[in-house]
Amino acid sequence: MVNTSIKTTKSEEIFAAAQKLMPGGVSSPVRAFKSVGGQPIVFDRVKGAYVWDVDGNQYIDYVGTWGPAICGHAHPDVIAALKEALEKGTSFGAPCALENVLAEMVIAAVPSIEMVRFVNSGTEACMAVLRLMRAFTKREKVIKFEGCYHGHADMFLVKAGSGVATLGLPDSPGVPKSATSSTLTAPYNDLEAVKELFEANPGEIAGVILEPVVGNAGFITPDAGFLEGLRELTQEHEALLVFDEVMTGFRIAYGGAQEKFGVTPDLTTLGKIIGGGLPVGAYGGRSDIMSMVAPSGPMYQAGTLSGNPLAMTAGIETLKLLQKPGTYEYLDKITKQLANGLLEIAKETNHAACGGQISAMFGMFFAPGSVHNYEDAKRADTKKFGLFHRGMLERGIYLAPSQFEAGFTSFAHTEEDIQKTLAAARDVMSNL
Ligand code: HOZ
Repeated sequence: MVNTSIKTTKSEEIFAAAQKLMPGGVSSPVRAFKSVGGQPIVFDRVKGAYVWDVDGNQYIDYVGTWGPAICGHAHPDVIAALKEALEKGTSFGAPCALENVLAEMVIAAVPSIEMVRFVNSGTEACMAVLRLMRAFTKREKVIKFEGCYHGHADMFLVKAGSGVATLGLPDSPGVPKSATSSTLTAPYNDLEAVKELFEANPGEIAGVILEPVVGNAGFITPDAGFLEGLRELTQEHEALLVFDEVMTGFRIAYGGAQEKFGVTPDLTTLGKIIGGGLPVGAYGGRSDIMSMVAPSGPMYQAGTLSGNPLAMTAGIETLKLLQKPGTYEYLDKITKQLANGLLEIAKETNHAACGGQISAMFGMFFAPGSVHNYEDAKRADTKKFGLFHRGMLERGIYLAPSQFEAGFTSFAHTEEDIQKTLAAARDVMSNL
């Protein structure tokens, strides 16, 4: 299937060439539109709430480079600071004062973080935090939740979300059994299942890692008491609680899900927004645990480009912008209009749908009732989502090309953008 109502000739040419050069024509699987059908559009430039493809078509963007672009793409303050930083060099491989600035901002914002280590991606942050959980507790087993995605490291490719869910791959060839034999899984929002795992593995579980609000199996919120229950269970079993806030950090509140829900984990992973659109990740938490990390302690983890001045600069400027009064109120207002509007339109046009939003993160499943975990999410009508996605794209709205990914807004989105999006959704859903 090719786009029908917009001209995408150049995109098609470039993507055809890309498929001979790179696996699937992409540098990351979800970009390939495999689950929604049709071909991906090839981007030429991005600015504010908009992206332009190589054929000159403009779209309102709700992917935001998969999360980082909460200030809108290429914000002038971020670009200006980056230009200045660029003149001083792209990478130092040595201590840089900007690391202190971003570290102080992160520590001041995120309740659990007393010390932080910068890395280059969310995957790296989660790999390192798992090693740290094991080093600190001297235990090997870890509990993760079905549909949660913590990057593509071997140990986490078990019932994972994101591209793994999108492509229907339960796990991946190439991952040795030994790498995942200590990864235990439970359904999200199921405290009883977690309790049973702790009881069946006494003194062996290093901790529990989760997306406190799931964004990689679609948008799924924690039931009342779930996060609090995990906090109690982990304390009771002397295990660590880790929030993977790569998506939710600085997005659903300045201090992330832990600020929003008032539950403080022992360790936290971050990425996306704290790099302002440049490659970054971070993990942090209690100083007694973080002191285990080399060279303070024996747990080894390193990186040539970690803490590089460009990523630090973009992160600092992004967080400064987010500190402006009214930012999160505005993000909540427009995202609520969008999420509620989509659900109302679905109802009026007789499509079973459910979903919601927290601040600048949202989602909608073509499924009846409500979604509390990955099993529920899998009942969503992905074929219908594919048609919806294509219809929206043809009307200038760029959504994540998978039912199993959350959507993101930015403070560059205007109420007019939201109304245009809803008008397009009404048109598409009326004809589905
Ligand atoms: N965590 C992001 C989406 N779930 C990454 C995007 C990607 O896999 O390319």
